[in-house]
Amino acid sequence: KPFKRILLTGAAGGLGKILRERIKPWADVVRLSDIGEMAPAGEGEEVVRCDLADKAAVIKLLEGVDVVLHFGGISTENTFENIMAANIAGTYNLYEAAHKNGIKRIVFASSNHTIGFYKTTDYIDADSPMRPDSLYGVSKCFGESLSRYYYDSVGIETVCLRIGSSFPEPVNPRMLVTWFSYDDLVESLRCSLFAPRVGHTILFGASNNPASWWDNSKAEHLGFRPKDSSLQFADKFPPTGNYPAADDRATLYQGGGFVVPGPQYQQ
Ligand code: NAI
Ligand code: 15L
Repeated sequence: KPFKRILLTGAAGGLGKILRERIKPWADVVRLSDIGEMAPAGEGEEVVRCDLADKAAVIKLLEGVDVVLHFGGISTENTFENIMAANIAGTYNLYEAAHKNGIKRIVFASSNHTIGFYKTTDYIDADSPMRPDSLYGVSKCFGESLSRYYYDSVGIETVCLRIGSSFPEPVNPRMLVTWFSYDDLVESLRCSLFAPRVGHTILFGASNNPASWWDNSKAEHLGFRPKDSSLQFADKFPPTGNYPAADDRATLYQGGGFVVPGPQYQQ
């Protein structure tokens, strides 16, 4: 197999559970880690409970690892304190550990919420300035900047995958644009891990949907071509003239409900 050992953080999460099965062909051993409970290790697996905020534990977690898929952390809006521990300190600990352990490539599960304050009428690319829509989005911007710093200073390569909405299928009209099928997610990871050189690349993670807000031309060297499309679900959300709707901020901005402060955070 191409790698001796891949580390997947966030292995107990929604995407982690899917990836656990799908990344097996790429490594002799898949090391699965999360703060939460995971199913026991099967053949070719190692299961390590670890809080990303615990620096010493994270340094140990990355021992003997070739490449990292960093999916662990808080995945929606939360208090600054919680986000600081899991996403800001956690991602810093991961990169320090990668450096100490000589790891050369990481895929960072970033998010469309790094750019959620662009309008749903905007079309942007990897060079468009970040416009986070939440403290969660700010923490993903931190991860992107941190990974840029570790590339420029010590040469650790990172693909920052700005995932749109990776779920079994779209559950609202916005997701007809942001949907990222599990198959396309896996293919984007395969391209990110096996492209000869990735340097520091920002890749928008969306399927080949009928409408798009994101231009991936600056990531062409990865060779990623999404195959699925939200078109197959278009019937579920027929056009009503309410998307975008002038009186609904969640439809005016790419980040959807994340731009609406308050307890009603939604996808
Ligand atoms: P999830 O919330 O289901 O999984 C995240 C996992 O990280 C959880 O199992 C959680 O226990 C773990 N975690 C949280 N704090 C931790 C800590 N301090 N130490 C160790 N582990 C910790 O989220 P999901 O949907 O699986 O997303 C995975 C990653 O992809 C996240 O980083 C998320 O921000 C990112 N992402 C996901 C999108 C999606 O559509 N599913 C969209 C954009 C980004
Ligand atoms: C994200 O960053 C979240 O992790 C995920 O739960 C969804 O809310 C997704 O963005 C989205 O924008 O649909």
